Amino acid sequence: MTRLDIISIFPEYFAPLDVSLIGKARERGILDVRTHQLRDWAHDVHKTVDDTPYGGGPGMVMKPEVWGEALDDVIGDGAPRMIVPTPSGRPFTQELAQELAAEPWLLFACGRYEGIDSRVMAEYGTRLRVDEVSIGDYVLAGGEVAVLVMVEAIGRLLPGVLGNAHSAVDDSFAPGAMRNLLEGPVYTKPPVWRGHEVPAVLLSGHHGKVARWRRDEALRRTVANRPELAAAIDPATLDKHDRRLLDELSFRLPPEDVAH
Ligand code: JFH
Repeated sequence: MTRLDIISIFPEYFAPLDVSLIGKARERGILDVRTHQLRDWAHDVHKTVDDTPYGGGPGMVMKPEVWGEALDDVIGDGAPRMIVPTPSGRPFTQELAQELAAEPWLLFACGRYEGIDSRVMAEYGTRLRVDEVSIGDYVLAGGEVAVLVMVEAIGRLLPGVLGNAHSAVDDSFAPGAMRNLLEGPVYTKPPVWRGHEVPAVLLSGHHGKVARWRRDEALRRTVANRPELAAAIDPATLDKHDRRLLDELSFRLPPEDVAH
């Protein structure tokens, strides 16, 4: 069973982990999620967790002593992998989600204000694997929502969390998961809805044509929405049909490597 500890001044943020995929995984004994109120480790009557930043500047910084006591108690004699959300961290990717899903114990430290005194990461980095992680290039008000995002992405990768019908290994077989391609559009019944028809090829039963059409749509979307991903496609992985489509989209492929 994977254990997840989450320390925050807003443990109520994690109520969604009681429902849906993660809630079911917990009921089924696949996941053990423990949330902790950081203020329980504060020393004063006001339960202070923040102070003014050294060197000046706006906002407040979370005090190291409170974090140290909380982390020592939660960690005990163990050695979880520690994840600290921050806008300046390494990117959270599907690859990192897969790596973290293989760990038996994860500890998430949620900062607020302008973040946590950096000596906390330095101290626990001498004892644990500590990663400062960013879920994207925008600034949240704290680490809680980033942890919800990461727990959902990691949780769906745990064995037994998804049913076999849509298992997470399917991710790597879908047309989009050829890593530099986005997913194309998806459809279900009815075949016509408010005058919008499902593309006829999907009703044709012709598996080869369906696969080709899905790849075309994946290429179109990638060029339109993520040109930097399209530019990273290895030209050697593209067939004649792909090249013709990209040409129609006026997409310039990087030059092929030429041996000499
Ligand atoms: C978090 C916050 C830092 C400082 C210029 C840009 C940022 C506000 C804890 C993660 C992602 C987060 C995130 C994670 C944890 C915390 C708010 C931090 C600054 C200087 C301002 C506090 C934000 N991917 N986005 N946001 N904050 N500024």
